[in-house]
Amino acid sequence: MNFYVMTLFPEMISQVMGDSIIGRAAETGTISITPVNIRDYTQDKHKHVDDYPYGGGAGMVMQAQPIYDCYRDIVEKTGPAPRVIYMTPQGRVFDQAAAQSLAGEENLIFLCGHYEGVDERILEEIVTDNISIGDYVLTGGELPAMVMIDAIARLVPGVLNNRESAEYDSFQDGLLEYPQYTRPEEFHGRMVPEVLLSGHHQHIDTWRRQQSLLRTKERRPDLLAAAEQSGYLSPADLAYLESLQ
Ligand code: 4FD
Repeated sequence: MNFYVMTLFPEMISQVMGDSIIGRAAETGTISITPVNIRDYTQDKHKHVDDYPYGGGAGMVMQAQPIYDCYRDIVEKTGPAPRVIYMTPQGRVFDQAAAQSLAGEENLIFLCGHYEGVDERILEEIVTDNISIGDYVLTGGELPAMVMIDAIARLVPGVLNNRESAEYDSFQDGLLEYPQYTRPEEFHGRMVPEVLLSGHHQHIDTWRRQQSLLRTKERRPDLLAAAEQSGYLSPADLAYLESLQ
């Protein structure tokens, strides 16, 4: 799977993605992450890529031409019409289901906005998905792009090894993960739950499932309601939740 990131700060992308598990997958060729510098496509003699907003007001607006030429150059490599994601507080909020849907694509293009935003006409012409990583404002779209690439890439077969497997993590079944413990058996007077030391795998599985349900009920009741609606919960799950009161 290939990720192209249209940005004014390409070194920010390569430096952050370079290390990490995702960077390792890029080295082995399972995925590729290609930052593309929008400024390389300016036709302005001073290499400007932004200008004052029509109608006045504070800040600068990124111009359509360099972004469009950058986009065309990427599409020449990918073939027809990959999805183009624009990270914006105005988008629908990114979640695990969105990550799963995007992980099925061969190529994805991310457009990172800055300043007061991007000329609306380029958004109309090339953007297929407006996505937000949460209800807050950042200085640029680069961090949201990298958050999304990390969440998507780890779902691509071969990116994670067995020990890192995404198969069983939080959200795969709409519930939060159960608590984990490692050595020692006692830390500051706190014991590892006895069932985990029992070697009784049936009991361990049941305890973990109940911990997931309890945690989701306490911390993210919205997710528990959604899991109930989607039929992710077994009769045993529902009986356990009922037993809580
Ligand atoms: N919540 C997000 C995305 C981008 C961003 C920007 C218009 C601001 C937060 C376009 C306004 C891009 C998010 C850059 N802040 N800042 O996903």
